[in-house]
Amino acid sequence: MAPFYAVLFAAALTQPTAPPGENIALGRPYTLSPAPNYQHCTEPGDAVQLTDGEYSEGYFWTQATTVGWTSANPALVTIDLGSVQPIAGLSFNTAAGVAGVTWPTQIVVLVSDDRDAWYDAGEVVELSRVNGEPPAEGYAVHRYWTDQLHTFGRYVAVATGTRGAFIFCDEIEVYRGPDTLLSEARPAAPSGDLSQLYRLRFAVGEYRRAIAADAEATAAAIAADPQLPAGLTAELRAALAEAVERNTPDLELPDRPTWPLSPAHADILAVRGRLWQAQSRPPVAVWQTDRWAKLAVEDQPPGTGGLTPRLDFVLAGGEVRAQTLNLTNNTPEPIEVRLGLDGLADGPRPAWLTVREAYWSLTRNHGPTASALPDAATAPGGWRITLPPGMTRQLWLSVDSRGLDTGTRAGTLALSAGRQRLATVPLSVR
Ligand SMILES: [Ca+2]
Repeated sequence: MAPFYAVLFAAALTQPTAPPGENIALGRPYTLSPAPNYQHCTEPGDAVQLTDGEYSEGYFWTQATTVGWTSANPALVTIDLGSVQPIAGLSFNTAAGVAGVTWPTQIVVLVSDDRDAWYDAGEVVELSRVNGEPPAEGYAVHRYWTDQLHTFGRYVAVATGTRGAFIFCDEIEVYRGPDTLLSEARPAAPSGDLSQLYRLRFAVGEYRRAIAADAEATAAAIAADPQLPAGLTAELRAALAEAVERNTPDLELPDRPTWPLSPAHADILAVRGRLWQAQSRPPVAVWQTDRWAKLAVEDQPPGTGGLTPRLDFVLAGGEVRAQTLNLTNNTPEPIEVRLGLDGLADGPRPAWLTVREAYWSLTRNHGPTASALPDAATAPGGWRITLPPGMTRQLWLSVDSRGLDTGTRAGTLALSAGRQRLATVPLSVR
């Protein structure tokens, strides 16, 4: 086999420099779900081209030798290895980068001995990172590959997900591993429902990716601050690395799909809180943007030119109007903030005012979005909210004029943490 691989892997970039093992998918039958449907490469040969050992030449998605899907998410290829085999790796050759064709977000591998009980075996986009990533921009052919699978099975299902509309592939290789893999432990609970299992895997992968993005942004923020004492920089980096290490690929969805998503994620955000604290920011920044302006988890008030927070509600009869405030926790600890109105005859928590917290949650195409809006908890003298460290949370305050008589009300919204007054925000309703 060696000469074959030598030629194959010399032929293109981003390939394994040495074959991780014999390609036991070569020439094996497979099924496709859904059926390929990209008009410029779909033809009867799709039934064998993914395991024929041939790689497309020329512009990837117009070649008959390529298999392509439009609007398949995921594209599922299930290869029959013929018998239970030890599996050490897999490669998936694809192209993207122009014409609205984006790189796969996940290539989930599942194995089965009987095509009934399926087991999670790994996710190749993530595992392939150490072998190089596709270019950030421009057309390229890229081979995702790993030799880090530790599994076995007769059937190998490869579920490829994308945020875009297209998925292309011209060859999948499965690498045989040592026979010792045949006695590898498998996840305790197999899934009899293949699609349920890969959908769980995709969801978990999206959460892990979001957590990793917060870690990367935090690492970049640490690196971008030359004023930090060297000892603190090292300490923050070590704490971050430790938390990232715990961002493990367990097949578990978070209890609550909002920031922070996991204990490891909370620790990553706490590192960011420590960084912000070291940058002499106030423990809690209370600030305001246009309420429809896009806000990010890590946003801070602008240094200059920011709004001075105030809450002015101008309502017609029978109307509800909302204003927002942003609260940023610049410490490594959660902070309980209390809110209440001062100077109004209606008391500190009038029925016409509702306070809601915008929770960051994950959306499929747009990353973290402040969308869940639960009512803030009430407390004596107003409301209370808990700000997780190292992030910004938006509050939505809405006034319902149906409980109001005409005329103008004016007072202030007081925000405090413990005995410390954080901000006093003018509030008027008319
Ligand atoms: Ca092929």
